[in-house]
Amino acid sequence: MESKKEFFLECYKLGIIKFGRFTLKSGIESPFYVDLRPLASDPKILKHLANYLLDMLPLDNFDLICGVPYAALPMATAMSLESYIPLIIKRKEAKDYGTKKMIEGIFTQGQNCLLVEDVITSGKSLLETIPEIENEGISVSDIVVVLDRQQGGKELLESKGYRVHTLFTISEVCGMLKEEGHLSNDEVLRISDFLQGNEVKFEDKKRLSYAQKLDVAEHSVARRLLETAIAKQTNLIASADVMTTAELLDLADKVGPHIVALKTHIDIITDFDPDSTILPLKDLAAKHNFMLMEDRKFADIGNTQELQFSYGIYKISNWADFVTSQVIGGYDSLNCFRNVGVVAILGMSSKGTLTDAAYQAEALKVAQSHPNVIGGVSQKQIPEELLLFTPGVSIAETGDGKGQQYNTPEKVFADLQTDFIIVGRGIYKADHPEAAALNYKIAGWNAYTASL
Ligand code: S5P
Repeated sequence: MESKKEFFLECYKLGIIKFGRFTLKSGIESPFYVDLRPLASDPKILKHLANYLLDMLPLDNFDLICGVPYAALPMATAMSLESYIPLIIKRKEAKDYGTKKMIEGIFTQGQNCLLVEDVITSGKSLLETIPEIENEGISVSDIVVVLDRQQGGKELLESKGYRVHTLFTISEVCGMLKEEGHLSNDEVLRISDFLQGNEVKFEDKKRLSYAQKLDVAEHSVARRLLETAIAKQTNLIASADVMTTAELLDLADKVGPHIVALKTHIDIITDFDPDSTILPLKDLAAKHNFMLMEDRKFADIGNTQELQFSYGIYKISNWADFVTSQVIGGYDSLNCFRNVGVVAILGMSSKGTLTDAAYQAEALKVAQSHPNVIGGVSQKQIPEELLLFTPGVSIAETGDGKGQQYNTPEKVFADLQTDFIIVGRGIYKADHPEAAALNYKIAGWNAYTASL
């Protein structure tokens, strides 16, 4: 067999340890994250692993082998195959029908069982597992562990009289990775700090300023938005969810000086007319230097979207600077939005939205790869090369009784590093929309500068 170090580096290639900033189940921030499950997907590695583990052990002591579910199950199986020591299986929960057994397989009372675990941290989960085996009349004297995170688990179990054999410790692993140039000195220091129980200080990565985003932005609409934000010192998009042309134009004129864009739902205007609605709206956009964002949330196949975008009575392509679109129709469905920017709907602000984590991850891939997309609507942070638009913003931070969920401007800049806040009723329903827009403009700009 290769050396232990060579073996570890083979394992490492499978992505079993990641370094960075991770929040553990306990809420503690850790500079590394371990998941050994990928090892079972490489038969050669799994077989070698079984032999490395067996080599450390007084095999004559054991009548049985048992893995702690789930990660250690394949490891224990492989060890059983290599050593001919019989395997038993511990259930995660007792069956709620039939025998209610916790342990499956053939065993007799008084046999001694080797327990196999992938990672040991505090040792508490092993301490809960062992009695479930001992209750069946099987004794446990030894535990073999692939990786010791060195956070007191080994010592805890040893203090209860168990022998703990560990193949790798996290310090040993860091040493090997440093030698191979996979870890910097700083990272090694941070990890050793963490292992000594010190709270780890992560350097807070600063968000990019609008000027920095402008340096790298390629899409002309993204550039104009950023330039306007800088020039007018505002990141506010007012959502004009009003129902008549007169209200729309009145609102646009009042809030225009304070906004970077006006967001419309043009299909809720009851007296829409291209000449009397759109032409004066475009004049106001020019007068106050704001952009027009049509929140159509397209959600169809490319051909239908193309028709909805350019035809019908609204002819959105004639006047909107950018539009929102679901990405549910897939990458190609966004091809029709040439000459405008697309803001992809990645996650929605309403309670019970179906945009779950898996959907958002896939939607994000489409948004990141499509050249027409300038950003996304999301209630989560998104990669900084996309502009983030956050609706559901209110200084009052209460719901609307219809499922809308609100956050304050401070919160969305601090937590999500958003770029633009979208405010609807907080402005157009206010007694003085102009004053309300100015308030949101100031709150949004202060929250942005505070987040830099
Ligand atoms: O997830 C979303 C996406 C959007 S674009 N949640 C939202 O609320 N919106 C829109 O933002 C919504 O259609 C409305 O036009 C605006 C929020 O309005 P408010 O009155 O709740 O501030």
